[in-house]
Amino acid sequence: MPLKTWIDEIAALCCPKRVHLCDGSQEEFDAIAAEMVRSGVLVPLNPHKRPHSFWCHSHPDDVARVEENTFICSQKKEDAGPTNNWKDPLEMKQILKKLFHGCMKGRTMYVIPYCMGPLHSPFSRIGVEITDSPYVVLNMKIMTRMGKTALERLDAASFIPGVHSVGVPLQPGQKDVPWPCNPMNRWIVHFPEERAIWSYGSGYGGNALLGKKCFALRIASTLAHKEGWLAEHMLIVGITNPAGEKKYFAAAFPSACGKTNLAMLTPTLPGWKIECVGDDIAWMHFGADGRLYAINPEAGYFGVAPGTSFKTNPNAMRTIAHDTIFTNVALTEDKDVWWEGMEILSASSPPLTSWLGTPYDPASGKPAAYPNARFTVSAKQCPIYDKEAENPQGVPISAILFGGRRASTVPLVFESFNWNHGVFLGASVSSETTAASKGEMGRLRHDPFAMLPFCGYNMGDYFAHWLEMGRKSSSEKLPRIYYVNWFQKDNAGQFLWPGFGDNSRVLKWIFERTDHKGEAIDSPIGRLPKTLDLHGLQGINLDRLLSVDRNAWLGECDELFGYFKLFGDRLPQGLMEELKALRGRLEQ
Ligand code: SAT
Ligand code: MN
Repeated sequence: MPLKTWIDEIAALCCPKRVHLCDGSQEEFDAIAAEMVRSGVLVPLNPHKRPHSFWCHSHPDDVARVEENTFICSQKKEDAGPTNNWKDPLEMKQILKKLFHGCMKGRTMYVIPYCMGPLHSPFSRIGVEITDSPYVVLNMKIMTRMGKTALERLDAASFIPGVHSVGVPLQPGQKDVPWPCNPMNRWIVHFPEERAIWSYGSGYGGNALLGKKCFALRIASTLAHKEGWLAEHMLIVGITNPAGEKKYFAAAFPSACGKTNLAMLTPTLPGWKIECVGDDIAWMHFGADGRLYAINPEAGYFGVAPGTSFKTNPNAMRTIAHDTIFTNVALTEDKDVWWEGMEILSASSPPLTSWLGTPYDPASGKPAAYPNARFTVSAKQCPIYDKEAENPQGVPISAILFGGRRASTVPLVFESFNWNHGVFLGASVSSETTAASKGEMGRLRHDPFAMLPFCGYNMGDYFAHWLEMGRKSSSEKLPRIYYVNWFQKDNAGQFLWPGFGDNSRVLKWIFERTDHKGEAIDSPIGRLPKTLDLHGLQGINLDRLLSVDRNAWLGECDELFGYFKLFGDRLPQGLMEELKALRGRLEQ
């Protein structure tokens, strides 16, 4: 449908006060931000401390993705699969029609054309988001290539339409609230066959910035399945060894499990260098040479703030030194930001405003920043932004890492025997839940490929697609696949591995393995490092970090047999064979 017709149709449905077609200019950003400052939604930060930056806080119930309200409305229920919520598309459209009818009354309807991926990449795709949230406009400007340039590339036949409303129409004379949302009535809906997105009731992150999870993962994964490529929840890093040789790795971890930290890592190993291509999403296609190439569809980082510090991630701290939007962190007296893990507060520290916008009481036992508080910042501000990040062809991937948060059982690192075994490793990922999604924290759940909340079709078909991708190239050209776990704990609950910059020691072994160097020992679960470079690091129990507890792994197998049953006849035989082979090796 032509863009203009679609805009008119949505305006007629939602009845906004006015329509604003975004051009993506800095002037537009500044004007919208100034208006939000006037209305008290944004607080400008101290220009001497953090120039051109803003603080805001959300409604206390609108702080994370809402998975139970997220739907894949394919024609057939089986095509959404057992891991997605599903409703019949016609039924869902009736619900949406009622919800969206007049939902933008009294508000401006913004039309945001945006490009996912470098502007001139053949792999980039255009979306248009309609929203009644100025917060969304500012964030989309940072997170995507937004405005005129994207509009120029827009082809009426193929843009991905997304409609978003906070779900709070204003009656004449009614005063707005700082963070309008509708927590009792939230719907994040995808129509994969129509390639359309509808989102209602939330203004937060992945629920509202439709280019990110809704388009670049849920809709893009369905396109990738049809067209023979991969849309994945993965960071992309460049890694250079002391001899100046460079490789690229992609890594999938669930939300809030350290993707941004790994993507911007400062190696503790001398002579090694990391550069960042992306911290959340990778679109990967085979090149003519048979290698897998990745682009980052995003243009910014929507990263977790708590825990980020000059110790854990100095590059992130430098990235967010200016021109950043902070959501749900604490505010200091001199109008800068603060969060748990940034630096120690002393008894004499000046008082803070908590993420709720109220004076913070340290004795409350509650955090000053919400655990899923975020920064939104342009990727270009990252001091180690890789110069190849804008390469329209993408970067060649030598290794793929899967991982999650596991206090036990899963060793620090191991290598798959081959592509199919690697796909099995991706499918077998379980991780403890985090604050990135509404609901209980710290509960172990299956999160295959870190895609549980983001796969737009039947996860069984997704596993089969991954196996199929391995048949498109030869084993020496395919990336090698690894499983990592930075999060093992000892009996006292202390982490066994320091993580962060010291993860470079694991990356070094992977780098060398992809060069057919680096020694490994076969184990029933995969190939373990014979040793790691622990130079300069004391008190590491490497034997324990790399140990394989056969009984725990047999339990893991039982658990996986049960999980795989969920997928019925959509589970590819190849995965069941891998699971049986694992059990066989463990029982030997
Ligand atoms: O989906 S968000 O963009 O809000 C963050 C995440 O869960 O990765
Ligand atoms: Mn993510």
